Amino acid sequence: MSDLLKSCPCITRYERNPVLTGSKVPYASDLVFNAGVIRWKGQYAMVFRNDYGCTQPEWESGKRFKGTNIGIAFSKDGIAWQVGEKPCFDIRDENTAVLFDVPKGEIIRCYDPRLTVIDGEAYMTFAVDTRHGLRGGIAKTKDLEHFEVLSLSVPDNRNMVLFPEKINGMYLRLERPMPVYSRGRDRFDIWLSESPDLVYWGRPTLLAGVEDFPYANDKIGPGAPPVKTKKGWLVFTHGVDRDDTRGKNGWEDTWKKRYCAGMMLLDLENPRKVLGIYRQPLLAPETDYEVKNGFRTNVIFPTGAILEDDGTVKIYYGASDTVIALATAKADDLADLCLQG
Ligand code: BMA
Repeated sequence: MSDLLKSCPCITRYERNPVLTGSKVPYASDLVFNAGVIRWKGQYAMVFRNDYGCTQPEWESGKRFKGTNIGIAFSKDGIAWQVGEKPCFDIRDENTAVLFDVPKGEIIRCYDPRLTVIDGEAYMTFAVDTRHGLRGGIAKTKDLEHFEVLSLSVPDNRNMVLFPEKINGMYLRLERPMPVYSRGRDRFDIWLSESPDLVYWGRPTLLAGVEDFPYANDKIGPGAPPVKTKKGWLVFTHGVDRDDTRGKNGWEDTWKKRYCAGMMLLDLENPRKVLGIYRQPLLAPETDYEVKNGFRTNVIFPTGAILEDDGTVKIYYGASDTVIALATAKADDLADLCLQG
């Protein structure tokens, strides 16, 4: 696979990226990345993955992180962020009502949160590592402080985003199950399923396979919750290519993968219908904070998107699993690129 992937000329990185780093967090924090973002009560709200307890010299000498939790931040403009005094969510916390069927000690950590507002209420999806596999969680919150966990998927399925509205009375989610045994190696795709209540999920449809994204040969996954545009639901994705000749990259001696941001467009009324897939990366790792500096380099992991009134989309992404960065593009241009393929 070519090493010369370029970002789409239609997208602009914020010139003062990153917009959030661990140094801005008033509690233990080393890596801050993969953030869900919504508009909330006249501001922007962000939840982000926070890995703590291991500095760069320590991770380089083989030490591991003490833990992961989810932090919260607020902003007036979506660019300058003020981080809350304490993490907002750790699924292992005694005060978090975890579903009745999860035995004590089963859950290891949760991470990669995404936020969606549906009918004025906020929901968070997140990944959960457990002793029996990787699960996808959905929680509801009224205040972004207290979260009620509504459901956890069966393993392995940890990458989920919710549509911001019900369609034909059903909640919809994009998800990325991880079928290793049947496919011999990583070949992970994007599916859509529906639910009457965010607890029971069914009617899965395969939306796109990794083979539909020519720059990916390993896996694709939903990135940010779908954004409603005039031309369709704009879905930001990640796409991973693996090259076994790659060597030292970030902390690992052999990190063989590269994560790019991509996109596709779904029909507004029937999102099971794919209107178009942009066949090239929307964002490929290029800047120092994406390629050189970081815990795990060559990773662009989009997890949040906000459509502004002037038609600009703000796209938030984790860069090098270390910081949160922002890029912008016109929704119309992005939808057209998907339709052109
Ligand atoms: C994925 C998840 C993300 C991470 C990405 C790149 O599998 O673990 O949290 O950003 O890998 O390391």
